Amino acid sequence: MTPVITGFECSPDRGRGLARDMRIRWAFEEVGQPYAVRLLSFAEMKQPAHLARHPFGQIPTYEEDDLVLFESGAIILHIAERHAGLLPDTATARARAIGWMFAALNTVEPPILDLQVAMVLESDKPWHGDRLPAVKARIRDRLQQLSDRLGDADWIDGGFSAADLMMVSVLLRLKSSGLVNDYPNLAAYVARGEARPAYRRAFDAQLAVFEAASAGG
Ligand code: GTB
Repeated sequence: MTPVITGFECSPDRGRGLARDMRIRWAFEEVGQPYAVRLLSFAEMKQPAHLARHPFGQIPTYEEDDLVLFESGAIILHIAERHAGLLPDTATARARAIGWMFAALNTVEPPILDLQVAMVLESDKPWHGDRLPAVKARIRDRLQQLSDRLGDADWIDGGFSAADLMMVSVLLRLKSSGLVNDYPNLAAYVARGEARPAYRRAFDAQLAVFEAASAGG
Protein backbone atom coordinates (compact mmCIF):
# COMPACT_ATOMS: atom_id res chain seq x y z
CA MET A 1 0.00 0.00 0.00
CA THR A 2 1.18 3.51 -0.76
CA PRO A 3 1.67 5.28 2.59
CA VAL A 4 -0.90 7.97 3.33
CA ILE A 5 -0.09 11.00 5.45
CA THR A 6 -2.34 13.80 6.63
CA GLY A 7 -1.89 17.51 6.07
CA PHE A 8 -3.83 20.76 6.32
CA GLU A 9 -6.47 21.26 3.64
CA CYS A 10 -5.55 24.94 3.86
CA SER A 11 -2.37 25.47 5.85
CA PRO A 12 -2.31 28.48 8.20
CA ASP A 13 1.28 29.07 7.08
CA ARG A 14 -0.04 29.94 3.59
CA GLY A 15 2.21 27.43 1.84
CA ARG A 16 5.49 28.41 3.52
CA GLY A 17 6.20 24.77 4.35
CA LEU A 18 6.21 25.28 8.12
CA ALA A 19 3.54 22.74 9.04
CA ARG A 20 4.91 19.38 10.07
CA ASP A 21 3.64 17.40 7.09
CA MET A 22 6.45 19.17 5.17
CA ARG A 23 9.19 17.22 6.96
CA ILE A 24 7.44 13.92 6.21
CA ARG A 25 7.04 14.85 2.55
CA TRP A 26 10.75 15.73 2.48
CA ALA A 27 11.70 12.34 3.98
CA PHE A 28 9.60 10.50 1.39
CA GLU A 29 11.23 12.49 -1.40
CA GLU A 30 14.72 11.78 -0.08
CA VAL A 31 14.16 8.01 -0.19
CA GLY A 32 12.08 7.97 -3.39
CA GLN A 33 8.92 6.58 -1.75
CA PRO A 34 5.66 7.70 -3.40
CA TYR A 35 3.00 8.79 -0.92
CA ALA A 36 -0.55 10.10 -0.79
CA VAL A 37 -1.93 12.89 1.35
CA ARG A 38 -5.29 13.02 3.04
CA LEU A 39 -6.15 16.70 3.43
CA LEU A 40 -8.10 17.69 6.51
CA SER A 41 -9.93 20.79 7.65
CA PHE A 42 -9.46 21.90 11.28
CA ALA A 43 -12.95 20.55 12.03
CA GLU A 44 -12.14 17.15 10.51
CA MET A 45 -8.95 16.95 12.59
CA LYS A 46 -11.10 16.91 15.75
CA GLN A 47 -13.58 14.29 14.51
CA PRO A 48 -13.50 10.65 15.73
CA ALA A 49 -12.16 9.33 12.40
CA HIS A 50 -9.01 11.42 12.76
CA LEU A 51 -8.77 11.13 16.55
CA ALA A 52 -8.47 7.38 15.98
CA ARG A 53 -5.29 8.14 13.99
CA HIS A 54 -4.03 10.94 16.19
CA PRO A 55 -5.16 11.16 19.83
CA PHE A 56 -4.40 14.91 19.92
CA GLY A 57 -6.29 15.72 16.72
CA GLN A 58 -3.27 17.03 14.83
CA ILE A 59 -1.35 16.48 11.63
CA PRO A 60 0.76 14.74 10.45
CA THR A 61 -0.19 11.08 10.68
CA TYR A 62 1.04 8.09 8.69
CA GLU A 63 -0.90 5.04 7.57
CA GLU A 64 0.44 1.99 5.79
CA ASP A 65 -1.44 -1.32 5.83
CA ASP A 66 -2.40 -1.82 9.47
CA LEU A 67 0.18 0.59 10.87
CA VAL A 68 -0.98 4.03 12.01
CA LEU A 69 1.58 6.47 13.42
CA PHE A 70 1.51 10.02 14.72
CA GLU A 71 4.38 12.36 15.78
CA SER A 72 6.62 13.61 13.02
CA GLY A 73 9.75 12.23 14.72
CA ALA A 74 8.32 8.70 14.95
CA ILE A 75 7.13 8.86 11.35
CA ILE A 76 10.48 10.02 9.97
CA LEU A 77 12.35 7.44 12.01
CA HIS A 78 10.04 4.75 10.63
CA ILE A 79 10.63 5.91 7.05
CA ALA A 80 14.39 6.17 7.65
CA GLU A 81 14.55 2.66 9.08
CA ARG A 82 12.65 1.13 6.17
CA HIS A 83 14.49 2.83 3.31
CA ALA A 84 18.11 3.50 2.50
CA GLY A 85 19.29 7.09 2.39
CA LEU A 86 18.33 8.72 5.66
CA LEU A 87 20.40 6.89 8.27
CA PRO A 88 24.07 5.84 8.24
CA ASP A 89 24.94 2.18 7.83
CA THR A 90 27.02 1.61 10.95
CA ALA A 91 25.18 1.05 14.24
CA THR A 92 27.07 3.74 16.15
CA ALA A 93 26.62 6.42 13.50
CA ARG A 94 22.94 5.45 13.24
CA ALA A 95 22.49 5.82 16.99
CA ARG A 96 24.12 9.26 16.88
CA ALA A 97 21.90 10.38 13.99
CA ILE A 98 18.80 9.29 15.92
CA GLY A 99 20.15 11.18 18.93
CA TRP A 100 20.38 14.33 16.81
CA MET A 101 16.79 13.83 15.63
CA PHE A 102 15.73 13.85 19.28
CA ALA A 103 17.92 16.89 19.92
CA ALA A 104 16.20 18.77 17.10
CA LEU A 105 12.76 17.92 18.50
CA ASN A 106 13.40 18.03 22.25
CA THR A 107 16.17 20.58 22.70
CA VAL A 108 16.13 22.98 19.75
CA GLU A 109 12.46 23.10 18.76
CA PRO A 110 10.90 23.91 22.19
CA PRO A 111 12.39 27.42 22.57
CA ILE A 112 11.49 28.11 18.92
CA LEU A 113 7.90 27.06 19.61
CA ASP A 114 7.93 29.32 22.63
CA LEU A 115 8.72 32.28 20.36
CA GLN A 116 5.91 31.32 18.00
CA VAL A 117 3.46 31.11 20.89
CA ALA A 118 4.66 34.51 22.11
CA MET A 119 4.21 36.08 18.68
CA VAL A 120 0.92 34.44 17.70
CA LEU A 121 -0.95 34.06 20.97
CA GLU A 122 0.59 36.53 23.41
CA SER A 123 1.36 39.66 21.41
CA ASP A 124 -1.64 41.48 22.93
CA LYS A 125 -0.64 40.72 26.52
CA PRO A 126 0.73 43.59 28.62
CA TRP A 127 3.79 41.52 29.55
CA HIS A 128 4.58 40.44 25.97
CA GLY A 129 7.33 43.03 25.44
CA ASP A 130 9.00 42.20 28.77
CA ARG A 131 9.04 38.46 28.08
CA LEU A 132 10.25 38.52 24.48
CA PRO A 133 13.97 39.21 25.13
CA ALA A 134 14.24 36.16 27.41
CA VAL A 135 12.45 33.97 24.86
CA LYS A 136 14.85 35.11 22.14
CA ALA A 137 17.88 34.73 24.41
CA ARG A 138 17.00 31.06 25.01
CA ILE A 139 16.89 30.50 21.26
CA ARG A 140 20.21 32.31 20.74
CA ASP A 141 21.85 30.08 23.36
CA ARG A 142 20.80 26.99 21.44
CA LEU A 143 21.78 28.46 18.08
CA GLN A 144 25.23 29.39 19.38
CA GLN A 145 25.76 25.87 20.74
CA LEU A 146 24.57 24.31 17.50
CA SER A 147 26.74 26.68 15.47
CA ASP A 148 29.79 25.78 17.58
CA ARG A 149 29.16 22.08 17.04
CA LEU A 150 28.49 22.34 13.30
CA GLY A 151 31.62 24.42 12.70
CA ASP A 152 32.46 24.37 9.01
CA ALA A 153 30.92 20.94 8.35
CA ASP A 154 28.17 20.59 5.77
CA TRP A 155 26.00 18.35 7.96
CA ILE A 156 25.69 17.78 11.68
CA ASP A 157 27.44 14.37 11.94
CA GLY A 158 28.94 13.01 8.73
CA GLY A 159 26.78 12.79 5.61
CA PHE A 160 23.26 14.16 5.24
CA SER A 161 20.81 12.14 7.35
CA ALA A 162 17.39 12.29 8.98
CA ALA A 163 19.14 14.27 11.73
CA ASP A 164 19.78 17.12 9.29
CA LEU A 165 16.32 16.81 7.78
CA MET A 166 14.84 17.29 11.24
CA MET A 167 17.24 20.01 12.37
CA VAL A 168 16.84 22.07 9.19
CA SER A 169 13.04 21.66 9.41
CA VAL A 170 13.14 23.00 12.97
CA LEU A 171 15.47 25.91 12.13
CA LEU A 172 13.29 26.90 9.18
CA ARG A 173 10.60 27.83 11.67
CA LEU A 174 12.84 30.78 12.65
CA LYS A 175 13.00 32.18 9.13
CA SER A 176 10.68 35.12 9.67
CA SER A 177 12.51 36.09 12.88
CA GLY A 178 15.88 36.43 11.14
CA LEU A 179 17.61 34.96 14.22
CA VAL A 180 19.50 32.28 12.28
CA ASN A 181 21.17 34.94 10.11
CA ASP A 182 23.38 35.91 13.05
CA TYR A 183 25.07 32.49 12.73
CA PRO A 184 26.42 32.31 9.15
CA ASN A 185 27.29 28.62 9.29
CA LEU A 186 23.75 27.78 10.46
CA ALA A 187 22.22 30.00 7.78
CA ALA A 188 24.34 28.16 5.18
CA TYR A 189 23.32 24.81 6.72
CA VAL A 190 19.63 25.67 6.37
CA ALA A 191 20.19 26.89 2.81
CA ARG A 192 21.95 23.60 1.95
CA GLY A 193 18.91 21.72 3.21
CA GLU A 194 16.51 23.90 1.25
CA ALA A 195 18.61 23.47 -1.91
CA ARG A 196 18.25 19.68 -1.92
CA PRO A 197 16.08 18.53 -4.83
CA ALA A 198 14.02 16.37 -2.45
CA TYR A 199 13.28 19.40 -0.28
CA ARG A 200 12.24 21.43 -3.33
CA ARG A 201 9.86 18.71 -4.55
CA ALA A 202 8.30 18.42 -1.10
CA PHE A 203 7.98 22.19 -0.76
CA ASP A 204 6.36 22.55 -4.18
CA ALA A 205 3.88 19.77 -3.40
CA GLN A 206 2.67 21.37 -0.17
CA LEU A 207 2.56 24.80 -1.83
CA ALA A 208 0.38 23.38 -4.62
CA VAL A 209 -2.11 22.23 -1.96
CA PHE A 210 -2.32 25.71 -0.48
CA GLU A 211 -2.64 27.36 -3.89
CA ALA A 212 -5.41 24.98 -4.93
CA ALA A 213 -7.26 25.65 -1.65
CA SER A 214 -6.88 29.41 -2.12
CA ALA A 215 -8.10 29.24 -5.73
CA GLY A 216 -11.09 27.15 -4.67
CA GLY A 217 -12.13 29.25 -1.73
N1 GTB B 1 4.71 16.89 18.14
C1 GTB B 1 3.83 16.81 17.00
C2 GTB B 1 4.62 16.33 15.78
O1 GTB B 1 5.84 16.57 15.73
O2 GTB B 1 4.03 15.69 14.88
C3 GTB B 1 3.20 18.18 16.78
C4 GTB B 1 2.12 18.15 15.72
C5 GTB B 1 1.54 19.54 15.51
O3 GTB B 1 1.83 20.50 16.25
N2 GTB B 1 0.70 19.66 14.48
C6 GTB B 1 0.10 20.93 14.16
C7 GTB B 1 -1.42 20.79 14.23
O4 GTB B 1 -1.97 19.81 13.81
C8 GTB B 1 0.45 21.32 12.74
S1 GTB B 1 2.18 21.60 12.52
N3 GTB B 1 -2.06 21.83 14.77
C9 GTB B 1 -3.50 21.89 14.82
C10 GTB B 1 -4.05 21.67 16.17
O5 GTB B 1 -3.28 21.36 17.12
O6 GTB B 1 -5.27 21.81 16.30
C11 GTB B 1 2.39 23.09 13.54
C12 GTB B 1 2.28 24.35 12.74
C13 GTB B 1 1.04 24.92 12.54
C14 GTB B 1 0.97 26.14 11.86
C15 GTB B 1 2.12 26.75 11.41
N4 GTB B 1 2.06 28.00 10.73
O7 GTB B 1 0.97 28.51 10.46
O8 GTB B 1 3.11 28.59 10.43
C16 GTB B 1 3.34 26.14 11.61
C17 GTB B 1 3.42 24.94 12.28
